Amino acid sequence: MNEKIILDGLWDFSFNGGPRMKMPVPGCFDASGPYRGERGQGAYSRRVNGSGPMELNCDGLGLRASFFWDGREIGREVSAFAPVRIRFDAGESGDHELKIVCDNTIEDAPESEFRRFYDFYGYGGIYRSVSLRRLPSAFFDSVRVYPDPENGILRIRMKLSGSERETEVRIDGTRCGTFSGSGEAPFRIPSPELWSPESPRLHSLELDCGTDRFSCRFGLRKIEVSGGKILLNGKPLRIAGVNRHDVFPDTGAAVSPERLRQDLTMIKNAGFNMIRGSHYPQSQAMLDLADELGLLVWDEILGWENPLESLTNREFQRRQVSSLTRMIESSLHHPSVLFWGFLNEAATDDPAARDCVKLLYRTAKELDPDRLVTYATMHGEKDVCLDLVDAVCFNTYPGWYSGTHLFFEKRIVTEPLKKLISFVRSTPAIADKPVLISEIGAGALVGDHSGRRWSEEYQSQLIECAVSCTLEDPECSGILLWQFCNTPVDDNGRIMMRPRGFNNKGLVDEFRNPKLAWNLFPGLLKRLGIR
Ligand code: ADA
Repeated sequence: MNEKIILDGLWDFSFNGGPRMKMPVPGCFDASGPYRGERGQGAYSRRVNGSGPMELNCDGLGLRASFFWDGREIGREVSAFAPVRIRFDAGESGDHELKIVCDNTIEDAPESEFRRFYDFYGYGGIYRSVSLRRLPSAFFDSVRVYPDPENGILRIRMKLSGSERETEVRIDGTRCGTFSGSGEAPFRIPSPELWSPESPRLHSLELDCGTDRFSCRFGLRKIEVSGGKILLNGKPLRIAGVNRHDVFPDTGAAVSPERLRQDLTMIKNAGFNMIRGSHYPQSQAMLDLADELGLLVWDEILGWENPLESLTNREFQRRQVSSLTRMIESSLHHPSVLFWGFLNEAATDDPAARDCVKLLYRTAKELDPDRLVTYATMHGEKDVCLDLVDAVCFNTYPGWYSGTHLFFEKRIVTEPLKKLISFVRSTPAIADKPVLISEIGAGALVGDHSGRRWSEEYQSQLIECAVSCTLEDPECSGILLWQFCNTPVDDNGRIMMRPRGFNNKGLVDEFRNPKLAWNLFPGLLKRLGIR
């Protein structure tokens, strides 16, 4: 049987050909220690036992990597955070060397998915778990599950590689039938129960073809759009959530399971029902937890303010399609995912961006017709691609980047928000789409209680006002606050607006100590009827 070997632990490491040392995997070599803040090539290596056809999996690394087996290149990855799967011939049985060279230099070119100007640090390293498995004579090449909650059915689409075999299908431990070879078939779920944020009931699926096994959890919930609203299991959904970067200052983009659980539990206990995984694909560990805790997720591919020269660049488009395909294929079964997203704050104010939006939208819908597909715009009324996606999502910073006053004033936030919402309702091409504020926030420096901009008080007043204004408006589907925690940034010219080298708009600081604004929750959401 296909045994998966987890390769997490201490690997040999050398930075830019320098001295050998030990380095943890998962981990970021530039987050702390001797190479903190350095850019270059980090070579991770270790001995592994293997032979014949094998598959290497890693749930995300950065900023790009080359993979070697006994010195022979077996694969390359150019997209940070995207799930990696490499199939290769491991040769004779015995001890071999596996080497992964992670390069964190910034390829500042139009085709690059990580650019120097991004407002978050681009770490180098193996962010997430690495595993290897021997491929048997027949194995599950891909498995996609499409639950049908209305009829209590699970449609399975699978591709079996190698010899033709019969697969046994078990749901919640009960044998539900068999599947011959590759293709698509429906299976009745023995005792179907709905998944929702209030009651996150999960079902399990196991496939066994004699030589290979596959298992995952899935959930039954229906997502629809009707009359400008998002319906979850037939009821209008009001979203109250946070944007979250998957980062800690000491370990960078490699977040331990304990810390991940701590973050998601904090968010759930504060009464929020959604997390936007800004701005890259979320780990399987994160989505598993969101499934269990009942948190909805906006899962998006890597991107940040990408200009038109990227959106019209064939190689950029190819990389984005590949990242999107891999994100959806590996995370399709998670009931927590509500939105697939792309192109955060890109140049969608230009008609020449439409082809790229169409391409990404079509790619997502072909793989998954059941989820909502969208992007977050910073262009407000000037955006010209909003008709192409399922929901209109605005990133907007009234009271911070626009209309700023030294002290907080409500109308500076409420007037622009109301204007955006009524713009959607009065624009025929998008009038029937749900509207969401996908980012809003203000920077707050811990300990500043002056009441002026940058103080904890100013942030708290702005957040309270934005949350009340959007959730009290029946035309608005909800709000995602920018952002859960402070996040490290690089020195890229924006540093004068990023005191201490952090984007300080966290409702909690980088170590998750609450700022004043965090104390608004869950009381504020309860008052507004969000459960
Ligand atoms: C944008 C962007 C975020 C962050 C934010 C800010 O909306 O999407 O990643 O940079 O602005 O803090 O300015």
